Amino acid sequence: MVTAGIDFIGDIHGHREKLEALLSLLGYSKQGGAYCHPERVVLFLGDYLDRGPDVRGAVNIVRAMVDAGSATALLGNHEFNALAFWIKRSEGGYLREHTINKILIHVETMRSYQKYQSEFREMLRWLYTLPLYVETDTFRAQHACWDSFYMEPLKKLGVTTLENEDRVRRCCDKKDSLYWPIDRLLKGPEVPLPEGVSFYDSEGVRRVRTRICWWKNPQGKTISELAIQSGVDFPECLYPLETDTSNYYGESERPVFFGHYWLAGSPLLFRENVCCLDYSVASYKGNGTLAAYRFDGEQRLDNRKIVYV
Ligand SMILES: [Mn+2]
Repeated sequence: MVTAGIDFIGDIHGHREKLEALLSLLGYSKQGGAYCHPERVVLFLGDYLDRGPDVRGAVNIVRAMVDAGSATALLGNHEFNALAFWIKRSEGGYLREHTINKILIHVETMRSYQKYQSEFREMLRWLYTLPLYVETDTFRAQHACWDSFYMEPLKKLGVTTLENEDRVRRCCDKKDSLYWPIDRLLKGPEVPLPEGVSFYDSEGVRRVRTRICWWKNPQGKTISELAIQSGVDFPECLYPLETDTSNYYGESERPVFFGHYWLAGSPLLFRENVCCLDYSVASYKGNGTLAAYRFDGEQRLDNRKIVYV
């Protein structure tokens, strides 16, 4: 893959219309069923499934581009969850429990594939082939978090995809060496909130932990300063130092691109080397956007290269 001329695109979540609008805006056009650009390729940052009105349509655009060589599609936590949702445990039940909350998250995907059930099973098999991350001399990209401590074992073991059912089982077992590296890569670090503090996320699920910024030095910072949960204001409280976040992403590292964080407002860089492109296209408030960064190899990113619809 070329290391310049890459358009990174954030979480799509079944919003096929926005995806097509963004691709057109970026100068991609349909050739032989797949969106292509004469000089550029797309790197999708994961989360194609769930929430939006046309999951199957969005997935098929992404797949066609991957097949045509005009895109790379990373695996997101929603793709991981979809696999775990359908894999049975040997002792009964499924790897991802079929609780009301988890069924509701997956329901738009099932609705979209209701009349295409063999295609759905085939799509699930495709998810095993999606890369978990891309690292080149000029950038890194993954769905949620780059943590070099957890990337080391993955690289050593040559784990680049979920590969098969057995590997997903391992990733769901907290005692397995793959559990934390994959959890960190696809979901990022979270810390417990102090006793008595909780919030409801956009899907109505009560949370007692918060996602935190992994590109900030946590030393001496409070949870309020490190938390990254759109629309939630935490009371000032001390940072729980027993949590492992010492491996934050430094300012001199190569640019890193990711999605996952369900941000609000106009897309902006977090830092010259930190670019999150998930601007909540599937927000129930209807004000989310689908965002892209037009990367040409520069080591200091520029807000003017962000495009969104
Ligand atoms: Mn997402």
